[in-house]
Amino acid sequence: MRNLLTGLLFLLCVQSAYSEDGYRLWLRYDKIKDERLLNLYRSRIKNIYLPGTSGTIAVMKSELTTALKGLLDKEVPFTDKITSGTLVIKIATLGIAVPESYTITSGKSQNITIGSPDDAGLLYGMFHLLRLLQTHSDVSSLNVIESPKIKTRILNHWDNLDRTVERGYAGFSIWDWHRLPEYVDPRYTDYARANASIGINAVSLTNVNANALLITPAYLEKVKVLADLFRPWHIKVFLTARFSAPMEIGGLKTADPLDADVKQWWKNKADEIYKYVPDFGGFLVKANSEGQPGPQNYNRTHADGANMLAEAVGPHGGIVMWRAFVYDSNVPDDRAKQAYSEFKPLDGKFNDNVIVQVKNGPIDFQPREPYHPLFGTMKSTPLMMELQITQEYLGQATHLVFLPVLWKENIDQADLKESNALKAVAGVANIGNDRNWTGHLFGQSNWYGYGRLAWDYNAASKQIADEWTRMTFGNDADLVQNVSALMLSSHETIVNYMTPLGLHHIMGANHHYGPGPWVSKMSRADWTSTYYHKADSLGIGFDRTDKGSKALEQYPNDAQKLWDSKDTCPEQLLLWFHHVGWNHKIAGTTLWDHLCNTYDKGLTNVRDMQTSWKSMSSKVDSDRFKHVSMLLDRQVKEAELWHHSCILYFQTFSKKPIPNGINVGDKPLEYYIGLQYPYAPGIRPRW
Ligand code: BDP
Repeated sequence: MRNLLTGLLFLLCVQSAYSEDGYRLWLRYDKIKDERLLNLYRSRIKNIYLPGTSGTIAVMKSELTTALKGLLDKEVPFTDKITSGTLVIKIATLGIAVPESYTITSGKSQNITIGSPDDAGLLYGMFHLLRLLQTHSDVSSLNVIESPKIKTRILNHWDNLDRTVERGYAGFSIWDWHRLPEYVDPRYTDYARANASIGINAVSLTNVNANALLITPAYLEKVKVLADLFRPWHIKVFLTARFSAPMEIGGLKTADPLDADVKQWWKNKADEIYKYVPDFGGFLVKANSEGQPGPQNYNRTHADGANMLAEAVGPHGGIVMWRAFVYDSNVPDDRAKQAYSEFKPLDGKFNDNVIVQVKNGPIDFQPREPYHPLFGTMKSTPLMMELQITQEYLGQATHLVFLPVLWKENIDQADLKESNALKAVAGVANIGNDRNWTGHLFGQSNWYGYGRLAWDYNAASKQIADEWTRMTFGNDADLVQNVSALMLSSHETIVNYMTPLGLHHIMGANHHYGPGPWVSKMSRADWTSTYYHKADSLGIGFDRTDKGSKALEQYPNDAQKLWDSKDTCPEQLLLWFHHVGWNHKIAGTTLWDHLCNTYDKGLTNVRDMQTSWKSMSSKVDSDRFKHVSMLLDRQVKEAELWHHSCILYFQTFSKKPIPNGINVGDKPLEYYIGLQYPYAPGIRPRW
């Protein structure tokens, strides 16, 4: 008896230890507690009419069964007869002929009807309806019409074949390459479900710093298993191509894109890949960037390289995503200008099935950057924006920051909506094999938010934050309001305590974790912090006007006009574009005081985030509550590090007193300079 009781107790403990570990993401499907709503939904979804036999219909059936069993706490049967209260999901001709679009309607007839011209739209319509139930929405008079604004919505994993993840902070890669193709981790299906639920329809599996082995038969067999598994969820696989692959795995003497043998090699390779994966999406390429091989090794252009690969995949309907993340420390020009200088002259020279992939800002995924000047200038070249979901420069998996706010800022600035500029969109994944997928539970909101924005970049950050909170933590009004408010303010807060007023790239060397404004000696000047903040006895900031690096010239006239003068440039970008004197008048005080005050505001606000979360203790299960609490405690400590060390460091240039009321602790600057993180995760192994 005693043993039995101990056993039961043990089981209970085990269960509670694993019960709320975040694995279920936003697809939790817990029973709806509100009786009125529950009855309403049950009366509207008595059974399901879902004809068809495709793989997508099959996975939809399984998703609906699980979801409705959970949410409605009842088995909802499939039927081949539509009656009152049937959920009808069927192919239909809609007013809009856009692939993947769908409508959801309901009214007096007691039926909810999801219609789409294709299975993909039905899948997305289904997830939309499930979201409405999860967020306790009224479903009695629905008139939803949805179509994606961007055709290809891809996740870029930076995962290596040895399972390390470049800039990954959530454990190792979810791709268990060694045990594939036989061992198929059930997690792959949950990954696909999560992506499909937010409209992500493509993934590139591996690091842009590519390994040629990926496209050898041994790995293509493994890739095939993943592609087969993802297909019903309407997700295409892309692969990263190492430009020197013809030499490394093909035995050729060159990888020159104009060489006939090289061209033929890639054609054969593409044909081979399509045998494994008939709907292979195409290649993603990082070339002549940070030491990666590329066409310039042979005095050819990026267009020559991209077009050669485009010709190989073109006959199969594939595309090439060619990255514009290029800069060279041997080029004396401002790093912020280099991608534009190199790619702008190539406008119009790329084949139709090439999309140039451009980061959202001109440097590198900073907490705040102006938009990348290539958007709006490459009028004859399809472009796609690359966003970083993994928080390389934003506190990694330790800090809570809701990134859609950042992404929308650049999307809106660039006014991409009417241009050629958004043929596709890429998000660098923050996913790893941690039980909760993203390391920090709130990292899930960035994966979610990326998908939702990729589908509709007009969606408001608040709507996305509300939805995610409801689906992740529940529908309590107070909770939704508080958590969503905390998320929406988190970006400005992190900018303020890390890189206020347009400062950038002042993180620790290599790992990019924690403050490092003093970093001044590295193998390349354009990796140091002093290159970017340019603090001296006169002031601080990077002059990019015509008196400085002239980077501003790369922007359209109206942006130039706004940003060119210290008086009209919004303070958020002031030190990005200007070297500003310490005594410059701003916000009713001097630049020095305002810089200190802004750091201080960031610190105050992160403490507010901590307090706000603590006030939610009774509304969130203890496991997840504690997880976030502990990380917020750490975030506050690190915000203090940023605040104290940056103020002390910049004071060595301004030589001015720290404004009254600002506490920078009792440690000298040397203490902060001495802090090291030799084993910070996600570091690039080959620097
Ligand atoms: C930088 C990362 C580096 C990546 C590179 C890229 O530090 O690890 O390889 O971007 O985007 O942000 O290629």
